[in-house]
Amino acid sequence: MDLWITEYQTKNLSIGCRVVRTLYREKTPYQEVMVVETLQFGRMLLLDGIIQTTVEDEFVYHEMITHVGLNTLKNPRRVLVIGGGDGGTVREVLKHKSVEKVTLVEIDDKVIEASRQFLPEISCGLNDPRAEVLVADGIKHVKDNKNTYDMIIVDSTDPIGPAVGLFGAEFYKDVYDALTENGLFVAQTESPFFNRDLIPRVFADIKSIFPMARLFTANVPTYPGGLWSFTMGTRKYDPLEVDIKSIPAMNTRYYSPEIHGACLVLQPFVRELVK
Ligand code: AG3
Repeated sequence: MDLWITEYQTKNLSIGCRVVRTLYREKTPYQEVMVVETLQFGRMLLLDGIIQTTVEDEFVYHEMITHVGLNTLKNPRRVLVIGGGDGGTVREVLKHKSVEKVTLVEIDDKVIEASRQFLPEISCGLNDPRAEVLVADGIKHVKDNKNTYDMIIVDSTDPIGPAVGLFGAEFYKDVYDALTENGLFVAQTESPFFNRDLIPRVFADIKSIFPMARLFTANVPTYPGGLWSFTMGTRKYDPLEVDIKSIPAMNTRYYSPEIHGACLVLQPFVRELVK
């Protein structure tokens, strides 16, 4: 048998992975949730046929969406993760000893269920006593919780379907208000190759709401183009001003103190997008 799964990353580009078996497949009110076993990347979570994460390369995205922000803050205590039902971001947040509580707000309980069942190495943090798991709408949650979180992480799907609202200026205003005085937020903001309209628009929106916006990148082989972007809006601290010598050693495989500095140095074609 020759089974393959294909994601159409753009109208004219696809990624294909050989599949050994399907472990989970369920239509929910929001999307189709699927976990398959691939030969190249191990187990893979897909939502509506779009690759969210794989056991082999998840560390890049989850470390980078978490540690650049948390190591920019001084003693962050409360963290909110919106989306991210696979738990990978929560697992990384929990590596920070100062964090007392991390709240995950995922809209689709089946993403959590599938990940708990079939992606234990990613979802393990969800069982930690410091983790709170809510099945709810993240947009509403930030509206209802003012001045609460030191860091907010928007670990969303692509800006289509249920996630559209998570890329809008209205939402970023509510995120600003849900943060504590010196807080910051980081969102995944897609591919600098293929999302050349989205990245400048989001960056400009965040810059108009926060005193400071920063973009950084990382290499995720299963995402379109392989190079991925993250955007930070910060109320006080600048990730570029962090003394990297003061970053504690952290059991990470992509992020390091040197990468903290390096990831914020933008390739000229990416810098063009946000100048
Ligand atoms: N969030 C999905 C990032 C977007 C991937 N896009 C794509 N493959 N077309 C990842 C969730 C991991 N916690």
